[in-house]
Amino acid sequence: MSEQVYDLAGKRVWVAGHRGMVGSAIVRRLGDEPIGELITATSAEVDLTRQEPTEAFVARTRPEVVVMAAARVGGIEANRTRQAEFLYENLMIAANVTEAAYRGGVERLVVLGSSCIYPREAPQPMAESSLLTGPLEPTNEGYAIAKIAALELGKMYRRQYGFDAISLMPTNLYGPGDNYDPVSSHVMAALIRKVHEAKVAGAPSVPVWGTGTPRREFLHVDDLADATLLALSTYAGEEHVNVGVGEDISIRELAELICEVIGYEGELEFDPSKPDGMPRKLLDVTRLRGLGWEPRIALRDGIAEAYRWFVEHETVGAG
Ligand code: GFB
Repeated sequence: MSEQVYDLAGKRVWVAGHRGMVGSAIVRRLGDEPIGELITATSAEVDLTRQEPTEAFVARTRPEVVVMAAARVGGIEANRTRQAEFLYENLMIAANVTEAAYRGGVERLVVLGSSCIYPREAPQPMAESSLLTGPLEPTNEGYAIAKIAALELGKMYRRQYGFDAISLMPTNLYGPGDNYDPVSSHVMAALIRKVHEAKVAGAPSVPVWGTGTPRREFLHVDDLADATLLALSTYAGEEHVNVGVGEDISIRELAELICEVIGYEGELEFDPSKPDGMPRKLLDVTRLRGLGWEPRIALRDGIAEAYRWFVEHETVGAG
């Protein structure tokens, strides 16, 4: 385990984006820590795409630590069709939160990005050093450029001002609080919903976008929260850190696993008219392992838990 570089005890911690899947996992994990105060604000209370309200909020609440989990996110179809929105909103959030944190005397900023920042044809597994070495995946270029800018902002604020910002790049995430909208969701939530609905309807098959051949790595959001808090207390480098589980699965295998967990025995019906996106985006997690971190939630267990959450929160008659 790496030595401690920062102690959260007694600190005022702002989780920007606390209601999202990632933000709420960070809030859950912070519940185990002796922090001084948890600071949160909904997007209705503070519009992080606007500089003045963001700076006024930081000046008023005086956080000592900021976790930037606020973002406009979505799966491949949302990213492909809303590139301007994803680029603009995520760029503004990153710039406003980073500048407000620096001006507000924040001691530690954690920037959360995404594995889509790497080139479409990056050698696999993708090392942090492959950033900006080739063209991006067209379906999520807007979001990727915004997340690259967020990462570079943190690095340059550290270089020029000595501002203690670190950046973490998680792989595809899933878990409680995920977005289950059929169009804007990521693949894990989308397939859980579609397989559940096929089972309930007694449908002979379930539609799966693309060819089923792309491969994806899946990290449970509670594992991400755990890795984030470890990095908060033990990592202070200017280079970003990949956060993943170190193994991937094809979309076909994922769909088969979800069918097994949910107990659906129909067929998978692939739709190649839908985009496949990146052929593969497995992260090289050597740097993360060097911090002494290991994921704890196995994929099958995580899917079973995510399905229970979906049934409880997203289905007819749900709580
Ligand atoms: O999670 P996802 O939407 O985004 O996964 P990416 C897309 C992969 O799953 C593609 C297949 O190969 C899709 O063809 N897929 C199959 C489906 N069925 C479905 C479905 O019903 N819905 C969805 N959404 N996909 C995202 C980026 O890329 O990764 C984001 O767009 C972010 O910006 C996220 O970086 C982590 O993994 O392709």
